[in-house]
Amino acid sequence: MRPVLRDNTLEEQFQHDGYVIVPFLNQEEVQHLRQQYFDTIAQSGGLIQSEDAGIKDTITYDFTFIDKNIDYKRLVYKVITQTFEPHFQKYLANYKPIIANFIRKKTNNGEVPLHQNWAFVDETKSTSVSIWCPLVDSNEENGTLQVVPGSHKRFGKVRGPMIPWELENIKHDIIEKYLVPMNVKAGEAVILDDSIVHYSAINKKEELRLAIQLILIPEEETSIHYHMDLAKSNKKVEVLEADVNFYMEFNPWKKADNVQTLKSFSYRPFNMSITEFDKGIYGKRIDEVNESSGILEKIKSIFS
Ligand SMILES: O=C(O)CCC(=O)C(=O)O
Ligand SMILES: [Fe+2]
Repeated sequence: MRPVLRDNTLEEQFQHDGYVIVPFLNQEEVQHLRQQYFDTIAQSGGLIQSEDAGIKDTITYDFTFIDKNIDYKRLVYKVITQTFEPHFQKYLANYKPIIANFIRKKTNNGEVPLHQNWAFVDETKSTSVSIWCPLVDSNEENGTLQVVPGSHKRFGKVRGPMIPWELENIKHDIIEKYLVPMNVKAGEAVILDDSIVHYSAINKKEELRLAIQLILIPEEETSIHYHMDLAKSNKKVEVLEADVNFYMEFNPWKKADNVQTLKSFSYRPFNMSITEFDKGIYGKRIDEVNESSGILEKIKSIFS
């Protein structure tokens, strides 16, 4: 399996639980990024609303990726990647950034529904990660990130904004029983496998809860985006070629024009039961099959 982290102990912990907590930014950098957030926010174009997206659920979260001003998104990407670069280079085994977000939670606001991040690579072969770094101390009171340890690489193999999610019907049970809140100081970071099941509640504090998410993929990978055109079929997934620019100009609820479809495959969405979910945690991983077929390939090559 391609390694994610340079340090062996951290790598082991990451592969086991699906995340690690590490010291990341120093206090000057935390201050700098907070300042940059407030200095540039006037350039935000406002967020895509559910009416614009044509969806019925209200969008409760505030992430840069749904900002309407592409120039503002580009600026945020530049500001975040510049400060993050030396730190992610130190921890990650040759990764490159693909999306950068400020995540803002005002008082009594900002719930991020239970989800797994989209797939950005073929996860049976490699791993994409998010570096989640709060710019204020974060805990349950202000709506910190909460994860289901051991849920990575097990569920939702085909994920994208338009693809029905197999855990949708059991999300309330998962929120009640399986989450572990990340208690992290400003500048510490959670490095998480994008396939881990996670959630965050509203901010019950006066102070703004500001955090950053930087999504990264292995340097040698081309990023992919799974798209389903529900108007046409709910059984066919298109694999679109994606890059930093794709996500800049991208509206999650619309199919981007001018992008290349690499291939398509049939996929039948389904609903998982809570019993199956419970059994799956720390269970067989989606990349395990691959490893054994890899061995088979090797044996075959010896005898051919
Ligand atoms: O900031 C939050 O509360 C949620 C973050 C999240 O979903 C992510 O970084 O993938
Ligand atoms: Fe997320």
